Amino acid sequence: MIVYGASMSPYVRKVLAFGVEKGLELENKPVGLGDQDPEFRAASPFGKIPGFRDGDFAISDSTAIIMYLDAVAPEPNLIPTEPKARARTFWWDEFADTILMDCGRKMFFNRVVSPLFMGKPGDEATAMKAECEELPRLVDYLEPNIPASGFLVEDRITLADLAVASPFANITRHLNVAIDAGRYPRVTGYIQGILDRPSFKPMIEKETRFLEKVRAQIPA
Ligand SMILES: N[C@@H](CCC(=O)N[C@@H](CS)C(=O)NCC(=O)O)C(=O)O
Repeated sequence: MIVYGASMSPYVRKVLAFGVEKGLELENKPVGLGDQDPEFRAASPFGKIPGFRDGDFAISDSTAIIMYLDAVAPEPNLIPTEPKARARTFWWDEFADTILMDCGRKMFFNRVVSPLFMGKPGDEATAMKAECEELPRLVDYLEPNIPASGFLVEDRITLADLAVASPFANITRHLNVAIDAGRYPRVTGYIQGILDRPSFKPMIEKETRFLEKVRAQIPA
């Protein structure tokens, strides 16, 4: 099974982490944005990452891919079956994919993607507004909603945690945006706990090394 797309994308990272937690062998082809590789374009007709292929079956969208993987390999269970827990899991997945990503994208695009990969200065005012106005509202929402167990649903690792933690790798690790541990002890402990899992840690370390290399090549 092939996952197309660089893991620097929180959506790609979520799918790859889901695969590791499931014990699945997923091959990653780290195509970049706008890649014209015909196999990738057949899997992702609008060119968004991740795309996915399993033999002659191809699909895109991180949650659609995860639905497929979950049906192919139901155990270990990462998507609760109890109705309320199941609905909450998809709420968190949606929160991460849309609300959190909407904020994270403004920072990551303008501070990393545009200047480092497109050769154009980013819009720092937009990034700063997202960091100072949007992000605090999201972290305020998260803090009281993180259970003492350190997992969002059913006190165990689920898709909810993989989805919500993934964009924070870009925000807190690749952009070095600090979240105040005094004010947000649950959020900071939660992010660290999930991102330090074997399903995320080696991937994020590799991304960090890659970004360091790219940054070193850009004149100050
Ligand atoms: N809903 C999609 C979103 C995928 C997405 O927007 N990926 C971004 C990268 S983080 C992308 O491909 N952007 C390029 C574009 O929109 O053309 C998913 O969950 O996979």
